[in-house]
Amino acid sequence: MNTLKQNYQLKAVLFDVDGTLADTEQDGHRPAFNAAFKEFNLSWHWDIPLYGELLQVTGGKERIRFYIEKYMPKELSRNNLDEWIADLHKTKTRHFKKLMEQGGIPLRPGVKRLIHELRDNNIKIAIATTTTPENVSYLLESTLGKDAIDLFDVIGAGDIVLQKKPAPDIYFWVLNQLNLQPQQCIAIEDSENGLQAARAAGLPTLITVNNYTRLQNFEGAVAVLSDLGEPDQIFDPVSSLPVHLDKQWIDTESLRKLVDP
Ligand code: XBP
Ligand code: MG
Repeated sequence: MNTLKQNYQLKAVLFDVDGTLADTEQDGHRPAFNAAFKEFNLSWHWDIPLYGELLQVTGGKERIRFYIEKYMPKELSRNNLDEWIADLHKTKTRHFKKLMEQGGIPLRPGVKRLIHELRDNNIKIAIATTTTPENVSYLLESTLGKDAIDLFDVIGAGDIVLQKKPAPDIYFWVLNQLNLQPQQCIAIEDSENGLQAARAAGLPTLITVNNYTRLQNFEGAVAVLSDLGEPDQIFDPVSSLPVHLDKQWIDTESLRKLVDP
């Protein structure tokens, strides 16, 4: 029996933001939440290990609610809790902006190189993230310059969809905007929640781990790497690679191979 194999050409790369483009969680979002708590005269403090636990819930507003439910249940009786959380979260976004403007959080290895290379090769690039849309601009502007947002063909972020990762909604939304099939694309993610979201949308998914996500379950990923790598700073495979890649940094060619071995 003949097995018909459909060949898919790589047409777009969908990037997650937090933890993938930059290590924003520990030294960006976490201190921004803590600064907002202080401004609201709350004695809450999210230290590094606690924040790791809270990261199981994506979305800042959702994360605050999860924290209240688990650790501060008395707060559940606050009047207009949803509005109060939204205000607290707006304050957090303001602090995140300030931190990004100070420029303390660089892009991860290989990110800038790959973005420019994909554009040069006419491969579309998109963002699919849970974070607030303004945060994407703050990070991109502080790392890639004022007009960096224009490098991206589609930006899917925050509350634009009803359900955040691990639900696939944001990936479906971005695929729809790109007018592409998932098999023509690859997602780049850093977390198990992100992998689940991308896989549920049918996307081949490459994982670059970070300190918060290294030990998570990445079954179903096309590859799991330390980072995207650079010619002078090669990646470490976290698990064995499914295909032979000629170089130990991710470029257009290696993404093509991972999508269609
Ligand atoms: C990112 C998130 C976000 C950020 C905070 O997840 O979960 O909630 O931590 O952003 P992913 P906001 O990388 O999987 O998209 O506070 O703006 O929601
Ligand atoms: Mg992420």
